[in-house]
Amino acid sequence: NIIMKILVTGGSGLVGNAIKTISSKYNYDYIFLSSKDCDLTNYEDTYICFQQHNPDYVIHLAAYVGGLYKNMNHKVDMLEKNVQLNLNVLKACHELKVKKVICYLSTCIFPDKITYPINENMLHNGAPHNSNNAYAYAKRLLETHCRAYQEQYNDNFICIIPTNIYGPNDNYSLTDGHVIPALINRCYLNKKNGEKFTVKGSGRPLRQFIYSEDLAVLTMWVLEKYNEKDPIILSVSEKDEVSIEYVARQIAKSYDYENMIEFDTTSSDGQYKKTADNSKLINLYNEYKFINIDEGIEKSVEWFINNYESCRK
Ligand code: NAP
Ligand code: GFB
Repeated sequence: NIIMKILVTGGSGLVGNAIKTISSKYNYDYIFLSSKDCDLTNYEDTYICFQQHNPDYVIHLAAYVGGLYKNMNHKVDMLEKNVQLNLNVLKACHELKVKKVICYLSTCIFPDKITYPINENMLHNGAPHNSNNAYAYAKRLLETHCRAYQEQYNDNFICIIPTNIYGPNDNYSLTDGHVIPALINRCYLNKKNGEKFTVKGSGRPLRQFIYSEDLAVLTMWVLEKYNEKDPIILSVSEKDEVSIEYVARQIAKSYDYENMIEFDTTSSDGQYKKTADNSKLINLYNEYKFINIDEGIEKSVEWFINNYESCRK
């Protein structure tokens, strides 16, 4: 019997590596692309690369990604690079008749002024939070673009909406990284230099964090079992929502450095919360057990320390 081929864009990133880690459990041929294989902001390169591999399925992870502060300071790149690479990938997938394409949105692109918990139908019901509106509109355009291909050509291009993701192989940059990887790197350095462990903002904002390998398993479930056209939120439950302070303290505990924590309230908190409703997922895939945040942070800190020299920071 034929083995189907999955092409993963953004295969060298946080989620791409998580899919690589679980890939042996699923019987497919995989191609994991990084920007060295082809620059997806260039259509010709993208078409040639996709034509050469001729995949049955595409898991489209590639994006110009960053935490709150990268989003606030690099809005032009966030908009231009993401619009360019998303447009190129969908166009190439259509031209090459890819059977199913999974695209990634984010719970941070939902409207800022909204009722909670947020569900999949609220995506376009208002402006996103200003801190990352450039990225948010690029991602909302991706969702609109997928639906256009569904309506005009009946293409099976769908979107999933992950909440904040963390885990091994993240981008640990102190300035551009998301909160968990940035604080894992920061606490390591602060402890090494005997400095206070400085957490940006008040620590009050609330987030739902999903471990990258949980998202990888759910991505394969969406590929094989989710056959609807509408987006689906992939997140831990509302009850698993934690404060930034909680996460910072857990990270400090992993380094046995909790007594040195301090909060720099001159830095922006960003969105206070973006509580997502995962009931659509739970109704369809109800026995899924997510990795607990404390365990996930432990594993992420351990991976960072063991891969300090080679990791992205
Ligand atoms: P990541 O770790 O930053 O990895 C980004 C990937 O995209 C890398 O493999 C990178 O390749 C590739 N890439 C970037 N620009 C490219 C270009 N011009 N051409 C080709 N490849 C390019 O991202 P992630 O955290 O895994 O995120 C995966 C997806 O989930 C993204 O669509 C993101 O928007 C979404 N998401 C992420 C989060 C989160 O908290 N991380 C939350 C919600 C949604 P190189 O390694 O060569 O740079
Ligand atoms: O992961 P993060 O940057 O993204 O989290 P968002 C920001 C929250 O963590 C804010 C606090 O409340 C920050 O005050 N924080 C504390 C820190 N210390 C740090 C630090 O050293 N670095 C960072 N980054 N935060 C993002 C969106 O929003 O959500 C992106 O801007 C992306 O587009 C991501 O989609 C999933 O959750 O605030």
